[in-house]
Amino acid sequence: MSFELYYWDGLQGRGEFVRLALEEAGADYVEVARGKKSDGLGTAAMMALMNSPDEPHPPFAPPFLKDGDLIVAQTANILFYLGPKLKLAPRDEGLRFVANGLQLTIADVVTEAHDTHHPLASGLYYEDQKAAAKTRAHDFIDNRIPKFMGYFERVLRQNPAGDHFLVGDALSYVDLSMFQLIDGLFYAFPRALERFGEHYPRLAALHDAVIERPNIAAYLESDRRLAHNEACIFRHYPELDKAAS
Ligand SMILES: N[C@@H](CCC(=O)N[C@@H](CS)C(=O)NCC(=O)O)C(=O)O
Repeated sequence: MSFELYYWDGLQGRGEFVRLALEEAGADYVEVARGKKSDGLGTAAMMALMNSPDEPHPPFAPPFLKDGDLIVAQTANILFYLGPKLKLAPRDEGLRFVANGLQLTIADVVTEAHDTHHPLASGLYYEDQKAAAKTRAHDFIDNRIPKFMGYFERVLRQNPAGDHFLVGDALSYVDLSMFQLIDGLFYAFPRALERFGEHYPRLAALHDAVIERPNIAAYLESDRRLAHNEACIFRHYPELDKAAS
């Protein structure tokens, strides 16, 4: 049976972290919100499931995954669930928790990237919080990106199994998510990331290695991979970008 991936249509968003794992593994999955109403799919079907009074464990927000009757919510939790099934998690049980810790740290950066354009309230338009967004984005560029990326670079350097993967001796979903995080940051803040490869050579090499994986390369070329846009987490507003100080 196919996995069902539920995420808003029209943007990569947090769904993309799950999508990359499914694509790398060549898994059979259905994008529910992107499907046709006549097939019982679409955004309305996703909302109906979220709001169903009969659902024993309703999810709060997309992304969520349905595997048979089971609904798994929260990006990092979905990947923790899928990782072993897709052979994209460390074999060692302890390292699976290390992978989850790294994934949750990636989720922290994702939330902070979102907060650069929505620093005051998610419910307000960007245009209503532009001044605060500029302050928040510049702090993100000067302080938070270096702190997080310096940490992830050190994780790669200190991996006892070698610096090609963030955890263990083989590709895991965490490496795919790191690709997506770096890709999103490059889109949103191209000036800030101008010297990314100089400062974080191992992360840059990991990013480039993921792009070259055959299934990922095919996915990135396909129409399933939507372009970054300003409805998403990683938004490019030139006025928020600057060279890192
Ligand atoms: N911590 C959750 C966050 C989920 C989330 O914020 N989803 C967004 C789309 S990316 C959403 O639809 N949020 C609705 C809301 O917060 O009201 C995760 O990592 O999956």
